[in-house]
Formats: sequence, C-alpha cells, structure tokens
Amino acid sequence: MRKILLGLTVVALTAAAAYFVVRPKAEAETVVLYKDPQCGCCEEYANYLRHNGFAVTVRPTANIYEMSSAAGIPEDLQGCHLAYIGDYFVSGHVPLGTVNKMLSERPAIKGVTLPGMPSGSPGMSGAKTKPFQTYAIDKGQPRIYAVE
Ligand SMILES: [Cu+2]
Repeated sequence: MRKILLGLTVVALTAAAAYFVVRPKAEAETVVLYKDPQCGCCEEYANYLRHNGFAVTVRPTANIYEMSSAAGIPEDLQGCHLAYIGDYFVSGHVPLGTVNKMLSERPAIKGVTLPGMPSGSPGMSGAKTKPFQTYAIDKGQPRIYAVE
C-alpha cells in the first residue's frame, strides 16, 4: 500500500511539474487585429493566435494599407492585416515562433511583418513552399528578423 501511495505521489508531482512548465503565461497577451471586413485569411490568423493563447479582438477597417504605411511598413513588405501586441505590431501571417521571439527578446523595433500571404503560413491554406522570412521594421532599412 505504501509503495502504491508513493508511486501515486510521484505521478502527481510529475504531472504538476509538467503543468507548470508547459503552461503559458497566466495572463493572455492581448491583441488588437485590424483587417478588411472581406479578408477571410485574416480571420483565420486571428483564430490561430487565439488557439495559441492570445486574447484577440478583431477590428474591421477599410484602411489596412494606409494604416500599415502609417506604421512605417513599406508597401512591398505589408501583410494583409495589422495586429498590435503591446508596443509591437505584427503585420501579416507571422508564425508563432517569430511572434514569441519578439515578445521575449523585446528588440528596439516597431514591429515585424511577413509580406504577402505565403502559402502554408498560419491562417493561409496550401503547402509551405519555402521558409517564411519575417522582417523587422524600425526607422532604418527593414531587415530580416526571423526565418521560420
Ligand atoms: Cu492573409
């Protein structure tokens, strides 16, 4: 009996440890995502963030490209929607690993963008044909921030 109890205690402790390690931050990171009302893949990207523990509010706008330009994203690098997480923006279908990299490294940039709508990226259908190159946007020249 003792042995069984001990065994159960070990299992419980292991489960508790795993729970705390795997568990995301207690407070969900809040996201406000601006998108054209017609954009379906943008909605899918919002759901992708939600599935990964973010609290997403979608705000429809007819001015997504104007907003992206105002945020400092060159036209040829703009994504199809513009999300704000804390002080940063995330433009387009940026994969979670890159979003989290930015949130944990907290670089001195305005945000990141994955240009266009690459096939197989989060929220986009199709197969991934090449690595997703996400750019860091700040005052200077955009540079590649992450490849995922
Ligand atoms: Cu899209």
